[in-house]
Amino acid sequence: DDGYRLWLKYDLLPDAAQRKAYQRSLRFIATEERTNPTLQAATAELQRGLNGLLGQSVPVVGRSSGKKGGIVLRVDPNVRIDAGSGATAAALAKEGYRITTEKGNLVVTGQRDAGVLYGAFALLRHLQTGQPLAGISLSSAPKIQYRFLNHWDNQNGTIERGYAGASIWQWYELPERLDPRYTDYARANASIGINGVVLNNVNASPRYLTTEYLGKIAALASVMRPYGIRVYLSVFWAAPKVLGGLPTADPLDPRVQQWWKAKTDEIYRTIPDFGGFLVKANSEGQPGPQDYNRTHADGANMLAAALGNHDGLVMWRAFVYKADVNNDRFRASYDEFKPFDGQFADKVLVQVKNGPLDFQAREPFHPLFGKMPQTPLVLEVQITQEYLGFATHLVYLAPLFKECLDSDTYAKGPGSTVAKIVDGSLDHHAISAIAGVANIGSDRNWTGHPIAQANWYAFGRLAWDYELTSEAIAQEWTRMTLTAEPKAVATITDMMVKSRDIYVRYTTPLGLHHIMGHGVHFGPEPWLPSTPRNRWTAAFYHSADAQGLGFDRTASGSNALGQYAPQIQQQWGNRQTCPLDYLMWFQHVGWSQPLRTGKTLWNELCYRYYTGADSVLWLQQQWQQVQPALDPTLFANVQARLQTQHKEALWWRDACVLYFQTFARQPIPAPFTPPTRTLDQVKELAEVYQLK
Ligand code: BDP
Repeated sequence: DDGYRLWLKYDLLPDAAQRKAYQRSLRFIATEERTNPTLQAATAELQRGLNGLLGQSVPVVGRSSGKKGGIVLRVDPNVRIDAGSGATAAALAKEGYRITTEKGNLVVTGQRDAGVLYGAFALLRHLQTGQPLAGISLSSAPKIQYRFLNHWDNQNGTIERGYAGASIWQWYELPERLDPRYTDYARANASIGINGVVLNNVNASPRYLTTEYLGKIAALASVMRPYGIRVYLSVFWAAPKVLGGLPTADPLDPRVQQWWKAKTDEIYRTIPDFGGFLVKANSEGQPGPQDYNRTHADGANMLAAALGNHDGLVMWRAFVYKADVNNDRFRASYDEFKPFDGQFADKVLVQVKNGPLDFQAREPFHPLFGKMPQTPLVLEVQITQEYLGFATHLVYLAPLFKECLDSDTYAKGPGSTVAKIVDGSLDHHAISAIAGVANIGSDRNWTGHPIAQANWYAFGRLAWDYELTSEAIAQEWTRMTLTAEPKAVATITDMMVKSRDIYVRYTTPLGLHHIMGHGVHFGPEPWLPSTPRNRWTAAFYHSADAQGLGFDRTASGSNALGQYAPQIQQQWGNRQTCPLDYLMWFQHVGWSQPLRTGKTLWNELCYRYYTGADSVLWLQQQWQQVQPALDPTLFANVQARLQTQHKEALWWRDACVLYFQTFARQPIPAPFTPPTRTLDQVKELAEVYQLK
């Protein structure tokens, strides 16, 4: 198994009795709308799936006309689909589906064709996970309206922070050649409900807006369209200068406005269902409206005006910070964006990372959630494992995504979770969106690490329904992708669910952050004293000194904590009540101070580094146990990566305990044995990995 088929494997179901039972209900597929491309996609998927799972080919007929024992696909604008009562309910219901039994047939209904397609995938999932068909009655609608993958793919084929090969977009072959992989990509996304893809990196090349490239993008859009997926572009702010020959990109300059209007009209002539723009402006060297003394709101609203009556959106990223100021970078995005709440035009959403800093292995939720009630906020999470071990560490990310979604902001009292802000329900927004930075590339198995496929899968499933549990999603994915053997499913699910905490323990326990290798973001480099961007140093973020460890973000420090609701300030601002997982994010704690665990800070830190690294051995043992239930190639692939992971976990452990020991001046506590290498030797390893 080379992993190419992802969770859409459709291998023959091993249980013959179950196959027989399914076969009785799945003898044909009836659809009256055989020319509808989306229903054609649904039909083809069902045929492919049933063929594989049941080992029989299933014919397609026009009408069921009295026949029983088949599947009926039906678009019915009046079918009742419960999508809550919020301002987006009607839009969400349009993507929902119902699966019921009527007159001896399984009927898959949606108000729109996309709903039927999602229903078809849900039915296949039902079979893949071995659930009974008798009396089936399923109804589901997404909780969030726009569910995006953000590709950080560059036009030359590289991917920013991609660890699974090159970009899957073959720009030089487009528009003439459509790689069949595009269709498989669209199938995979549709199967988990993703309905929008931003094709290119937020550090955008202006080239995508050329007429030549729009033709290529239109070709990709034509592959995505039947699967309910719209394409979007990241735009380079200074495009009117670079492409349009204008002397300025000032959003208030009429020539600039006219250029964007004309360009947007051209885009919609070429791609009638184009989704809109994602913008990274005045961030990490990218140009933006501030270059002309204009604001983020000026810029975003100008693009919204250019969209005019076209059905499109502007996603304006809040990921900004000034490298040259001496402020705590944690604060930057909130300080810059909060004042603009209420000033953004209707079609504008502000896209906010899950945490205030930058996709660390564990971050508190971003303080903008709950503090911009008049602006729909897109939650941006990272599926690609930039700070989570690239493609050599097994880290299942659903617990990370959920931790953010489930966080209580207290914006309107207890229960004001990030999820309720993102889905628009708390502040009654008519629009809602979530984005995941994609982890896929041209590797045959799409994601490099075979288990990283589960992160793509989990993102989509949670974007559809954030109430699903991490366990349920892991179980479902494992059954569809790896094995149906119950004990193996349980073992793998357990490994997955614990994996993120394990990773945090041996890299950044107790709320440590930003101590990874500079630039590449790989391996440990806590000793990094300074870089050209002076507030990017590990030493700044961990603030280790002879007294203790951790960044004081309470009122006595940077007071970033003041950006949160009073309830949170109270809890996290107090050393006794601050969750240990966030401790070093907010408190500078003495090395010998006892923590709630009963251990001193130094001992607890060592305990976490050592047990974290040891847990990778546990992962290896668990994986060994499931070998008989797995495909040998796939087994060996993960087994080898777990070996690398252990090596790298020890690297992290030794680097961090040896380095922090130079401040704490205390021995490695029993029963742990001190590292056999010196700090200098570990630092050399960093050189080998070209961390400098
Ligand atoms: C950081 C990445 C950088 C991205 C940036 C972003 O290191 O490559 O361009 O985020 O989100 O995490 O814009």
